[in-house]
Amino acid sequence: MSKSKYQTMGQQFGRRSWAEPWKIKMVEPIRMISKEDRQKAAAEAGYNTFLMRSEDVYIDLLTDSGTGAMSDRQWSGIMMGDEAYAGSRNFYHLENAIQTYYGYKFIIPTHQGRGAEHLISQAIIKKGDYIPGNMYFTTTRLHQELAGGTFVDVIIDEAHNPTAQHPFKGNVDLDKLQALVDKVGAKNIPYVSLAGTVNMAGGQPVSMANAKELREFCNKLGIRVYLDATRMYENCFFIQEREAGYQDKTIAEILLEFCSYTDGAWMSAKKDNLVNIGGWLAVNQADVAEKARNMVVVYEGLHTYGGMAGRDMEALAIGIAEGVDDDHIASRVRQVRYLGKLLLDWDIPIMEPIGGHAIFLDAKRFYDHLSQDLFPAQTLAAELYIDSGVRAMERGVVSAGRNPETGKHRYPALELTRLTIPRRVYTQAHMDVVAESIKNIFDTRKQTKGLKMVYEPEYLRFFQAKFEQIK
Ligand code: PM9
Repeated sequence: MSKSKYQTMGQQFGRRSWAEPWKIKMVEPIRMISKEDRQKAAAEAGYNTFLMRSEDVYIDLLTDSGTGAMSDRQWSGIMMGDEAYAGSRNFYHLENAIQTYYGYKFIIPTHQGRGAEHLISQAIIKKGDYIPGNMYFTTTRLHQELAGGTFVDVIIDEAHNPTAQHPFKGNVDLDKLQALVDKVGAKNIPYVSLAGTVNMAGGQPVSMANAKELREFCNKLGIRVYLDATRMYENCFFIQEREAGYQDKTIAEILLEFCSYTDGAWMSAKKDNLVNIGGWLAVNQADVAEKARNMVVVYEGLHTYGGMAGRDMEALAIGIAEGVDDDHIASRVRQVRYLGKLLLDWDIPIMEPIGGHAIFLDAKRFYDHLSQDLFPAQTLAAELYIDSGVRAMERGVVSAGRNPETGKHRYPALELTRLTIPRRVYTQAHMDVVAESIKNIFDTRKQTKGLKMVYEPEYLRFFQAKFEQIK
């Protein structure tokens, strides 16, 4: 494994571009349906992009979760599945890969990330506990709440400001954490929920210095630190790029150091680890591992498969090693930046600095005539689909849900529409088409009147809520 060659290429011709470290071996045809059919599909889906059929979508930027392309090596791994119920050799390959690259001791496989969130939350949160974290994530917070805990946001203020240019907007504010400790006592804080490449903050990283300081702070109080490692590879890229002392280290070296400041991690392997399904929990404490292993057999499957087929564990073990490669990460983040820069050149408001996995359109500034009660980010996702068949996702007031105590909408400072780039799937030409469609709806934005929610499910409402257009 070596550092990305792009960073060391000379500039002798005045311009040196980067390119993906792969070539395409198999293609999946896609098509754009007519505008009339897109309008019909959007209305039938209640203007919720989660309720659309993938067949009706042209370029799918709903999520980077499980939507990446596996490599020829991973597909070969699929053929090497050992489908024994217990003790599959693929589990040991997976265990070895996580121990090698992330450095944790005990590994429990799960069907995907929220399976691992469930296990860790039930294993260590007791009713009445507080869980501080660097911004909420939908499924993570829900599992913390279902286990009896209350999530408290302790991310730095800059994270809530879409134009603040801080290089590590994912950092934990230790003063906010201290204030929580003073208020509720360290014994009621089982762990800090630390996420790399903070999803809801626009894919913003945490610095190594912040992780180290957090560890020292928590050591003094006997509080543990668990990591949402879902997009840690991208976080490590930003550390390599921006933090003094890390320019000559590989992503793999940075990852091991970062994880060493934490007590364990949960993982949605559908992102960084380059598989279509899978997840894992990894911890350093034998007692937590034992509790999680006890529960995994109830909710997921035996502790040597946790809801995954042997073949999926093999593809995952290979994906862990492929995903941490410096050239892969560099090209991934640069593709996201390519799209972001096109939009910035047209003065289209996006969350800045450009993050690791997605471009987040700032719907509050985009539709500055719409209040949050008219769901501007949801509206923007619907308008984009109608314009060009590009599918995005709401990350604003709908995703934030209701406060369980008051029953009122939570109004997050960030009202964003996420254009999430799947790994190794789309080309620069696809990014051009996406940018031009956004420019088109930006130019006609004042005609847009927003949405009204007409159906709201109890949990994680953004997945299944339905809306009607305000005429
Ligand atoms: N993230 C995403 O699209 C999948 C659907 S939720 C909208 O961003 C983090 C940081 C995630 C994440 C999923 C999970 C849950 C945990 N942490 O989807 O259960 O981004 O594998 O992982 C999604 P699973």
